[in-house]
Amino acid sequence: MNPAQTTRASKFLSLVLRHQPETAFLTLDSAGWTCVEELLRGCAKARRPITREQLQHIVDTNAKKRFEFSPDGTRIRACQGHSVEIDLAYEPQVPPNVLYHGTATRFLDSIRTQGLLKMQRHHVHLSGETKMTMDVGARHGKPVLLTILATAMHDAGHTFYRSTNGVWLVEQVPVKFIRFP
Ligand code: HQG
Repeated sequence: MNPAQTTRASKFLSLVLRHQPETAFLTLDSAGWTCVEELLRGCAKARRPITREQLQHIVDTNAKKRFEFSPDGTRIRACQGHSVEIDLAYEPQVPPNVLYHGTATRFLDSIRTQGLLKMQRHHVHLSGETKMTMDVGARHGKPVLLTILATAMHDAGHTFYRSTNGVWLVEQVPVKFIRFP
């Protein structure tokens, strides 16, 4: 697979494992897992064939580690980013002092009044580092970095989860915990 084919296959996996498992004739269990063999068969049936080796390559090299195998290697899931109703069963975690959220300047007025909302996703996504976070914001327009007072928010009773690929997840971020640039 060349890099472009790998990206295309990875996007198809995101679609199947996060949003529309039926596209590859699959169902996900309550924690988002599906059987690797069934996934390979389903992808072939959906005319997006992929080998076990290619799948392994995508899981290993995906820049954001979007997918993970179960410890025995028989099942696979997306680590976060779902729109289908599942419970990833992450344990609550104590966040670092501050976290970051990348967004676009055009959303700022709304965020200043409503805080950060999860929109179409299951959680608001926060990050411990700034570079990737600016890239996330740039997907929506002129990027801007918001600083989230995570410890203060945690102390106020908000629950933080951390996905296997290091994304911090919260239900929402009230305005008072956001520092605007
Ligand atoms: C914004 C990608 C107006 C929010 C990335 C964001 C990330 C508001 C957009 C992951 C708002 C939602 C998540 C409010 C939030 N008013 N706009 N009150 N509250 N927003 O794509 O964080 O490629 O759902 O700032 O790398 O951009 O999927 O979330 O701009 O990790 O693996 O509404 O998606 O990862 O956009 O991205 P998204 P996001 P993957």
